[in-house]
Amino acid sequence: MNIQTNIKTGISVCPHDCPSACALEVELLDENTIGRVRGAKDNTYTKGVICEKVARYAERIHHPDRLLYPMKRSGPKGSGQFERISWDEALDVTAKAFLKAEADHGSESVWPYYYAGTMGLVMRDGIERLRHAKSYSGMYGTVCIALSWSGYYAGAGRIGGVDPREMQKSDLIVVWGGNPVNTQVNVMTHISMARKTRGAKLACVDIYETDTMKQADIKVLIKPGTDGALACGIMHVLFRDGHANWDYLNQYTDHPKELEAHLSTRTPEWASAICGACVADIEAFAKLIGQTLKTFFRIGYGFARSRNGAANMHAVTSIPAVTGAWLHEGGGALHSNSGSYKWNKTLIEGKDVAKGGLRVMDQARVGEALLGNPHDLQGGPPVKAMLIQNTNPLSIAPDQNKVKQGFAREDLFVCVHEQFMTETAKYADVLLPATMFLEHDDIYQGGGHSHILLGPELVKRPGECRTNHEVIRELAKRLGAEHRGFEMSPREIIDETLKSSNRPSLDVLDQENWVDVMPDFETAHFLNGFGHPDGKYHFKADWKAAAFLSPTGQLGPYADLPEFPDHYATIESANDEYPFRLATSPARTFLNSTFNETPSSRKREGRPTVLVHPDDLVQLGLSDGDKVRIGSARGQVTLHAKSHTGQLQGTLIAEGLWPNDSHEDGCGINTLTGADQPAPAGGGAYHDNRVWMRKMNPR
Ligand SMILES: Nc1nc2c(c(=O)[nH]1)N[C@H]1C(S)=C(S)[C@@H](COP(=O)(O)OP(=O)(O)OC[C@H]3O[C@@H](n4cnc5c(=O)[nH]c(N)nc54)[C@H](O)[C@@H]3O)O[C@H]1N2
Ligand SMILES: Nc1nc2c(c(=O)[nH]1)N[C@H]1C(S)=C(S)[C@@H](COP(=O)(O)OP(=O)(O)OC[C@H]3O[C@@H](n4cnc5c(=O)[nH]c(N)nc54)[C@H](O)[C@@H]3O)O[C@H]1N2
Ligand code: SF4
Ligand SMILES: [Mo]
Repeated sequence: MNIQTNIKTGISVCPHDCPSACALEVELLDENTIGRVRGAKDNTYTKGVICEKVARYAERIHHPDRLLYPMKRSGPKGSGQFERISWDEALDVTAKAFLKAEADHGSESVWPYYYAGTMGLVMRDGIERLRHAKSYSGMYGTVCIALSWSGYYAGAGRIGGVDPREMQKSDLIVVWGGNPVNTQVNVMTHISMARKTRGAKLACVDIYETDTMKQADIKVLIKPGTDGALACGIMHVLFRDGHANWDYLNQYTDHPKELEAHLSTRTPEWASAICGACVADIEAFAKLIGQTLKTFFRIGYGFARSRNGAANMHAVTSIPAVTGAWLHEGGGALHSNSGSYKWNKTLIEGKDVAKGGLRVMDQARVGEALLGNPHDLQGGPPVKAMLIQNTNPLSIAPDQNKVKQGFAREDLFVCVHEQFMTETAKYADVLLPATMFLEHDDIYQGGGHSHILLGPELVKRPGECRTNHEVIRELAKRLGAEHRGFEMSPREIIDETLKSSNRPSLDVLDQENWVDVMPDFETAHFLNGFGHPDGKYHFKADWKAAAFLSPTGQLGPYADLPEFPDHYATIESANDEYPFRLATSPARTFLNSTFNETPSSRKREGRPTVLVHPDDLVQLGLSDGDKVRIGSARGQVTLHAKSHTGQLQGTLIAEGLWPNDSHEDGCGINTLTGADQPAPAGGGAYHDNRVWMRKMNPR
């Protein structure tokens, strides 16, 4: 007998913050326990492939360190000392603190703070309903998307692009500033198919030799924050050598002649001096792009995490508009499809009870906001109470020393709803245990593809864990917040949201598990017009319009943003004091700070490491494996140096978000990164740090 056939399987979707949103098959060993997790084979994007960290999800969901009971703090803030309490007490204490803050300082002194630890629409965004019903302060979610989306929007006018499955029809796939082998493995599945079936070439542009670049036919290594220069050098060649598609340019773009004139001085030599790639490589890469009609640009987030990231994104996105690659099946670009879903979030977010004019604060500047920086408080009251769901700011937010200082405030009340004792959980006054995705119902969308997927409850929750929705509705009761959404079940909310968004109802998802809502070819390729009112691709960026995400309008030094694609020099350039440029790229088996608690991920990633060019090691008198201290203007972090040839001299790479306490002094990698708001709409400039590095004194 085949034992396998006896194992029940449930269909689900990966809830984590990853563009792949993989359709999953989950082995259900009994009503409480899962076995292996596999990719769903009949989903045309997932195609049976998922990453190793989620394949081993049993390790995370059944982890002995999961939070199971509500607790209140019994030691100093950040100590992680807690004692168990009942749910009623936890919710009462939290509600009381929120009501007190509101009575003493007004409703805006309460700041619900969340991000994308789960991408489920009900569980992630339901906190907005509480905010709106209570007129609490708003949060502007900048860290991930503000830089890249504003750059993409500046050109295309809409956050959408070509069906990723079309890569199978491409002759050249350019993975620009993304590392899908680590961060969205399915992209590699579709690239492999194109390589096998039609001999497609893979090009990769990155600042170090990632596992994606290792597989590439064309490898373009550049200095961090110089993609705009490389893109301009390429476009210069395209115009110079007759690869610009003038019929396309005239019909679909705004100022092609001005762009050509502007680029006349942006020669490959000019670009090379800035980005560090050699002239011959820039010429050859440009020629290949120019000669390959079906060139698919898979544009990542990573290269936009610099102070000039929006401008760089705009420059890169302009390349297929010069060649007209958008005209062809298998050609064009995809950064994210998230703008294509057009959800009606009235019910989920309680938009119908939102009062206008409330303060909205920048997620990335949580440290500054908690420390009372007037720029962040915007004339409003200090932040006195917070509810935190699905995010770990004490690890992931930039300028960590400030974040720690802010959360250490004795007069700040913090309720954290979490699955693990994260760095943020340790600073909680009240700590609530959260369910995981297989323990509740939700729906999800793919940022890197075009499916809406259902993730139903498949196993029983352990201990006293509760869902985000349950916590929100229980708090709402105690806070006097009214909205019909608080009275509804997640399934009712899902069904109504699907219907009011003109999508198939929950019945259909129950039957089919997912629906593909890919726009038609003309829309996806912008052949019936780009997203701007004039329907054209904009080489001449309107950065004010591009700051569409920012509720407070343009941010940062936006007046300096270049109108046309260019090298926008506002990065933290190296200098005598800080001679290196550090990027903090994602590790394969951590997902931001998630999974850094699972033993197999910890084992695979080894220890906190910085990749250093061997010549830099020699110059600093360091050896492979030495413990080093790295410092920026914001703080210092300890890691181990590893000799790595696959990057330009002067570039340092620290992969992953290790737990803060795996670094000496508990200073995580974001101690080095900055929270100043880049133009035009803010965002996390995580890969844009000038630093010094020296050998650790033994102590
Ligand atoms: N395993 C794993 N998967 C993840 C994540 C994770 O942390 N780990 N994070 C998830 C999240 S939240 C997101 S938003 C996505 C992001 O996924 P991606 O779009 O892949 O973006 P990043 O992973 O941030 O960065 C990708 C690459 O950009 C490179 N890079 C950094 N600076 C520059 C630059 O100036 N120029 C160029 N050309 N390249 C540069 C980095 O070295 C890195 O290799 O991945 C998701 N998936
Ligand atoms: N240095 C550096 N820092 C970075 C980045 C980088 O590349 N380098 N990347 C940035 C990016 S792109 C992003 S998106 C952010 C991500 O930052 P975060 O959104 O904070 O992501 P995670 O670190 O994955 O933390 C998510 C937390 O949510 C919890 N969680 C998951 N599901 C649920 C749930 O259903 N309910 C509740 N209550 N909790 C849940 C998890 O246990 C986890 O602790 O990090 C940013 N920080
Ligand atoms: S690749 Fe991304 S979406 Fe797919 S299982 Fe892994 S983390 Fe989840
Ligand atoms: Mo992200």
